[in-house]
Amino acid sequence: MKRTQCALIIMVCTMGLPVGHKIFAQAGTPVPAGTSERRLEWFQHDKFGMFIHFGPYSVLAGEWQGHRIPVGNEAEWIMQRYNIPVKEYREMARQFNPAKFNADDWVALAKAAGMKYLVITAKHHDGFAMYRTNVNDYNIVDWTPFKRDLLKELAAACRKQGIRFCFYYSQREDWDDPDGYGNNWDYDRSKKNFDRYLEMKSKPQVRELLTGYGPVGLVWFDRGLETREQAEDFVELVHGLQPQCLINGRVGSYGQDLVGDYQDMNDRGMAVGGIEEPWETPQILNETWGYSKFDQNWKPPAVVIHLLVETVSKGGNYLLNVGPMADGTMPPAAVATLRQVGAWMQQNGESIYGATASPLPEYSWGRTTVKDNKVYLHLFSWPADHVLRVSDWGDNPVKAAYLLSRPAEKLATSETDRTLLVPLPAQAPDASDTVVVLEMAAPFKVDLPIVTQGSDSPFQLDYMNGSTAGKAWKRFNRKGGFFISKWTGPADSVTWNLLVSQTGKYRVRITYAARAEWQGGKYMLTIGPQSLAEVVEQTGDDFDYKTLDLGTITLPQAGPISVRIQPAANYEHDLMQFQTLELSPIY
Ligand code: JFZ
Repeated sequence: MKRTQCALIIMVCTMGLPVGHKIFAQAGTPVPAGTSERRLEWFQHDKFGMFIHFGPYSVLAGEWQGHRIPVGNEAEWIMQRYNIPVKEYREMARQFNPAKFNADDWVALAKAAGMKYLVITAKHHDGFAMYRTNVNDYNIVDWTPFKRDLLKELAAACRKQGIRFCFYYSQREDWDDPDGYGNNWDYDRSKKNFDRYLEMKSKPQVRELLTGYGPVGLVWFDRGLETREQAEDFVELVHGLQPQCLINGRVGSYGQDLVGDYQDMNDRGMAVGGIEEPWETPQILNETWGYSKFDQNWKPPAVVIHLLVETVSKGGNYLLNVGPMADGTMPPAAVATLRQVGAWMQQNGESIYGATASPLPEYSWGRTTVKDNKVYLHLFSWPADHVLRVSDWGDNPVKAAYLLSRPAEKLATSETDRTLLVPLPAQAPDASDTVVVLEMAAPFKVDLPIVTQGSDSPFQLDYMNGSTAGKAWKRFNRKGGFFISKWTGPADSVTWNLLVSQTGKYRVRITYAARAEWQGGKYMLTIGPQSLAEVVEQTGDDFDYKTLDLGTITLPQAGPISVRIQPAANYEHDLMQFQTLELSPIY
């Protein structure tokens, strides 16, 4: 499709844009109450939480009538995996009696690990409530000899010890309820009334949890819902009862754009490159969320520390799961690891809490986090010659350098060929992760990555090699993968810095998704001194990506040019869900 090129608008890309975590609001400007940004403030500071999967499946501990859940599979799915009839599972649940449960001990362990929030399964897929619900008697108080409201005790212990109380709720999947999703071995799927399930169990229980257990930091929904409207009903329900309560991304279906306050990675997932939307990765200490007596694949403390640091270095939160045993105590191996992680956090928490995504690349020796005017270098491995090399350092003068554990002993840094050199002691003080602090003389800035091309290959421009500005965000979605959106006006943009080797004609193709209501949105595509005025075409629903041919342009000379995409006007909606822009040489 040939497009006439519009009047040339010269756009100059400012090199060395400060790149890093999106700042919701400049320091000092109050963030309005009742907004995601305000709700997210504690979440984006605290970074590290404890996930707890506990229920009748903990009694089975990965085994049912001689059948064993293979290690690497989820023990809390045992009812579904072996199609255990509701009647038999309920009978088993009668014996659930965590007599050694002590809420203060669980919360103290989370605290000792350096965790700041705690998410407990209030109702998992098996439909059993870990609190005193009025919806039915299938709950830990009315159904078992335990007779105590475990969530009530846990919420009180959290408040007492300064840990934020949160709960997990499986709002769609329910293998006990005839109208819940997922049990097609006891119930005829064609006869299910899912709306009834939502109105008679799911929403009433969420309401009970948000009115009977004090302030809730976040509700961790799971496995989405069928429609955006259903998800928005839950958001309205939660924020109507507790406006400051966060909602995770799994309230909505995975194929829809985010409805909650922050995005979840896939389980155990890790962002590739930095994501600018608030996000969290739920991870496990071994291979299962619910306890399994067969799964002893416990992660060593160093692995947990590295995952935590990597997550924070990319702007995310790390929600780490423990599956208590049926008696209410934590597996000793999990306790040992968490206590060692806590010892590291005691010494190095400054480099985690309140830190933001680092604009520096991933290094072979470790990762980096950033907070205020400090850059924290996390050394997972120690250089043999005791000299740390930080490449791609750019023009960033260092005011002071020292080990976080030895602030009085200053390190004399130097720079050569855009690489910062930091002399180190002969031995690593902490074999897992020794943190070097760099106090910067000015706000840290990093040049845009240079996108180069092979002799005859196209430029592939995406979220990894571009830099956003304004409200444009690098985001993730289970269906859509990594993409850019949240842009609604000319101040929101994505820019790439190209080094052209191949002069001549190029075919321009853009890949994006756009809902019907976004059709007609105008945007500017600026390539060097040339600017194309383009119009968004609908492609279907969220993340129904299409590649559109925008015609051809000529790059008359070799050398650096910048490319930018930005809305051409202000809109009440997103411009598009952008995936890639390709400039292909035409011969
Ligand atoms: C869900 C649950 O089914 C599981 O039992 C556990 O509670 C976990 C935290 O969440 O499992 C998932 C959900 C999403 C993904 C994988 C497992 N995912 O996005 O890859």
